[in-house]
Amino acid sequence: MRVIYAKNYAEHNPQFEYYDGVQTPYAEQPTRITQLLEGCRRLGLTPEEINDTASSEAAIENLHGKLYINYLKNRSAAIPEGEELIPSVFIADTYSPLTRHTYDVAAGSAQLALIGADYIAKDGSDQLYALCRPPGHHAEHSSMQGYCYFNNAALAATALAKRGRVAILDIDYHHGNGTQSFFYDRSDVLYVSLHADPEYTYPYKSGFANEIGEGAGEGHTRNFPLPKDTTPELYLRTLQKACDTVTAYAPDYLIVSLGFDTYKNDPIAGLGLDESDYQQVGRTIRDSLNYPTLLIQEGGYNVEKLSHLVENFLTGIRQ
Ligand code: OKP
Ligand code: ZN
Repeated sequence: MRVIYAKNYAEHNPQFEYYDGVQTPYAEQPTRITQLLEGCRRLGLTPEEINDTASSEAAIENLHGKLYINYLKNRSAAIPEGEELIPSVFIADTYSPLTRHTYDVAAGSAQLALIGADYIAKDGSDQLYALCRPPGHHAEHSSMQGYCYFNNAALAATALAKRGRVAILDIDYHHGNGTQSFFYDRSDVLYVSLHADPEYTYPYKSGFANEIGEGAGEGHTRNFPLPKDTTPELYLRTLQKACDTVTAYAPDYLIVSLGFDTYKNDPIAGLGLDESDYQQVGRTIRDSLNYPTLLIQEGGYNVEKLSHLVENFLTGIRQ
């Protein structure tokens, strides 16, 4: 398995987010990647550093709105070093602050997803893990939200869809409203998500079981909302169902939107999974879905545990 990360990942470093006006520490911290890298290295993997924030621009322009991209780029660059702001426009909540380097770091994160898509499309390549930060699955066509600016998984899926059928399996704790929105009316990209029920958690507006796609995309979106009291048994049984949905679609490529915020002691989320359960999560995916696979990092905020969570997951999914 190839592992890649961006040289500039730590340069987007907001301090705060706002929950109904109350300031709280920003959960999506650079140390998340530091810890994930450590977990990979403990497994004997050698993460490759990528220093490229410009090559993703054309693909980003092809997916996101021009006015949104320009705003993000110009507004970021105008912020003094060390300061941050919650923009008033092109934003859907108060969880996506801008800093001077936000655009560059988000573009670098997107580039990892694109390198990953390119790699798994090649004959004989197996799995690539893109240590994306910031995450992407909440970002929509013209809005940032939920720590996300550009939709990394959707960028990779768009690239891969030119060469074959693509399935996205999203196992972050939160529903990937952005990713779903890009492919809702398309049949060439399947979006399957397993997440905490939006009835009681973020992003509230989407991820319900009755959202199955529309027009040509009908039947090509599947949502598996889970209750608050989810046990590892229920989680793994539902994951198997989600995997069976992917198998029935018979994709050429698999993208996994990978979140570790399902860990029971995640500071902002948590869905009952213990450290050791991640090996079974990985194993279930590997045993059911033997396709060229791109792992894209989304959430997961327990920085003390992340290195162990990733180690267990990769042990399970590795070929
Ligand atoms: C991003 B990803 C907590 C409110 C929720 C935003 C969550 C964004 C999650 N008080 N904060 O899907 O992990
Ligand atoms: Zn999440």
